[in-house]
Amino acid sequence: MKIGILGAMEEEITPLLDTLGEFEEIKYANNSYYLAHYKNHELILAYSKIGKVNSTLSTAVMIEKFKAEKLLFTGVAGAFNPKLNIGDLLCATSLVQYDLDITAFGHPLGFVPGNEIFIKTDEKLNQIAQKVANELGKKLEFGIIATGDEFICDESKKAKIREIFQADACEMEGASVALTCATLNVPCFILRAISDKAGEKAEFDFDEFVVNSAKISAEFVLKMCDYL
Ligand code: 4EH
Repeated sequence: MKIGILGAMEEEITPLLDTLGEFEEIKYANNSYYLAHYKNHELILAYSKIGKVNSTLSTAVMIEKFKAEKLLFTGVAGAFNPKLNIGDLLCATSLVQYDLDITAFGHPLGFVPGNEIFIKTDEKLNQIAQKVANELGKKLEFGIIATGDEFICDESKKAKIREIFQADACEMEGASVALTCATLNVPCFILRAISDKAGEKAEFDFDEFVVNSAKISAEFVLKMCDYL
């Protein structure tokens, strides 16, 4: 099967390229896409660069140009839910663009006509993730991710987004990846390991833990491929 594995930052994808060892680099649309073999699968790997626009573009390229049949996102996130600690894995069951705002016209935050507020990921992939977690003896949480084009490091912003959407974590790419996949009918899986808690001084925790948390998530998505 052709499986797309996408991250946003280099740190989120290099652990996989290091593990795979051999790959072909294809430059396209001002980015690099890496083709590799894993078990019986053809993998397409890339880091999109940060934010919703970049992640939308890379997702569309993986599907339309490289014919990815499933899309697995791996990366890190800021925790909103106090039960999530640094290094913990969170699988998004649904995601929302918290910064999509036409509330001036009476619409709820995160809503635009023609779309739903919450974008669901693929249930079968999420079930496989639970199975992988059981077999590895790892804890895997499921929940809501809020996506927007801002690094959240502010207690009041964090509280507001959590309150409105009951979000468990925040990041900057997931909802746009999930929306692109849903629109193009490709099953989508979004996994994040916690790198910080999105509050005061979160940027320091992020810098300290991004590499390790990114590896935890990357290892898990590669293991998922064993079950696809
Ligand atoms: O891709 C961006 C990265 C931060 S910006 C979103 N990623 C990490 C997830 C994330 C996140 N997003 C919003 C982890 N913690 C988050 C948070 N808020 N608190 C970045 C980081 N380092 C260098 C350049 N840009």
